Amino acid sequence: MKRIILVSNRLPVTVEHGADGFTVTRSVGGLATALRGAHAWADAVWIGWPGACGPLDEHRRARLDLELARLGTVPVHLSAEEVAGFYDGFANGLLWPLFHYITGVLPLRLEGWREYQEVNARFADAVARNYRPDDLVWVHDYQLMLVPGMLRRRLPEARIGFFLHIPFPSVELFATLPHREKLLEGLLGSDLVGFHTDAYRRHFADSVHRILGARTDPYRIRHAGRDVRLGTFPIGVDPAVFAEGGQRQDVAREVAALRGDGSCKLLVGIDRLDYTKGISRRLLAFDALLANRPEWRGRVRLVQIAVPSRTGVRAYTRLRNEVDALVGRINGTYGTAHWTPVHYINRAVPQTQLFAFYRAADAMLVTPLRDGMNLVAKEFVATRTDEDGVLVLSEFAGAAAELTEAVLVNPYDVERTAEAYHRALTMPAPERQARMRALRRHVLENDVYSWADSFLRALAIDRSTSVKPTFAPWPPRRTPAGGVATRSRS
Ligand code: GDG
Repeated sequence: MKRIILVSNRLPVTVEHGADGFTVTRSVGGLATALRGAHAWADAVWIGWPGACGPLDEHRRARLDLELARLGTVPVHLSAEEVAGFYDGFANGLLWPLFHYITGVLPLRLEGWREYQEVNARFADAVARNYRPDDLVWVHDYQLMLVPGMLRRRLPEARIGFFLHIPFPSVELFATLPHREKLLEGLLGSDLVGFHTDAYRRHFADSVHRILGARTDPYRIRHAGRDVRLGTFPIGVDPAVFAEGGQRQDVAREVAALRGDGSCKLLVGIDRLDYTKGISRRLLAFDALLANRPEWRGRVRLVQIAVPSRTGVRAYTRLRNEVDALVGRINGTYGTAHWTPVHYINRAVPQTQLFAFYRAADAMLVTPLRDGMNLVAKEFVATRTDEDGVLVLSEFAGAAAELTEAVLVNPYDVERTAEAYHRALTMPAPERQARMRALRRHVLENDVYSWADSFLRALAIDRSTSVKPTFAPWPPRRTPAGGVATRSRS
């Protein structure tokens, strides 16, 4: 079996400092969970940034690196200046909003390109140092788009794959980037480039064609005398973790406490506090529901968990203030001594509570303005072994290309989103169950292990083999009334 070198900005570890040194633990969630299977595969190694480790003398640095090696990881240590330029500046200040079509927060002065190139070069160095002939190299996400090209120059024979976890935007938007050629050429150092949806894959091929003038077809690009294959690989979750978690005794007690006597319905939102997640408009739609349908006052509440994120980027501070103000306004307008409409939790909650929220929700609100995939939607479905609960899902989440039995909404259309909440809250049990059963079938059949497996198999196979499409094209079919058409399965 081939050895795998995983490469991502963050290592799946948490380094904590104490008085007498540090402890290194594996972290859970997100990419860490997604790649756990691949990391356990053969003798994989994972290269990435272990997070800010503070000033370490040579001796302590060596001890830390040894601890990390024990977990099968290789650190790329970044200075505070590198993090500010590469991560906060270029990756999260420019690429993140642009790739999510949030042009309002784009900076006037583009910063961090030099650091982005330097840090990508350091990652490429670390891979080259650890590379052995016949390894599969799998690079992840928008922070490291130059790495495949840099590696290709040093290791012409290496088998290199790249997966983009966020959307690839339409060429009209991508073409505005001053660094567009360099970024595309970086990605084209890969043998295989993977995306969550067919639409992102098409957007990438269009951009390569229009910007570099390369010959492209839907699954292949001819560039610099090489073939680069493209594929659609929608990421999934580990359904067993959520099924078991949702059925635990302590979780059941928490669910009972959340639901109370059942007279007040429960809407739930769980997100990083990020402007792409649509939290402000989700709150406005809840406001509209209470304004337009007063019968819901005192009979429904929204629990919104918003995990602080990227606090070093200005747009995130502004968002925090906006959400604080909206929550305050809704609670001030409608709240009574006995009922608080919005329960807002601005911190991460333990996984037990996450399971309980998924399990207790009458409707789960996943309404991002744009999202590569959105794992929360799939985790919710995986947790609902009771085959109940409604998923309200944005058309602009990658997950909408697969989860067409959700109640699909345009999150920019606040009034109709409010109506979708009403529809979810009043949906008859047989319809709820039929939709949830169909959603569960899909989420259970397309889990995170099949995602990693299919990407690695496609990367390992012969370079001339094409990668088959996996799912129906976007947009999902809709009924004229704005409802959802159930996807027919052959
Ligand atoms: C990127 C793309 C794509 C959230 N709150 C808590 C908590 N979480 C966990 C969830 C979920 C994860 O965080 C969030 O994953 P998402 O997929 O929703 O979003 P991003 O972080 O933006 O991820 C995204 C993904 O990459 C994978 O390709 O789907 O589109 O943007 O797992 O459960 N976990 C705990 N407490 C919380 O309060 N324990």
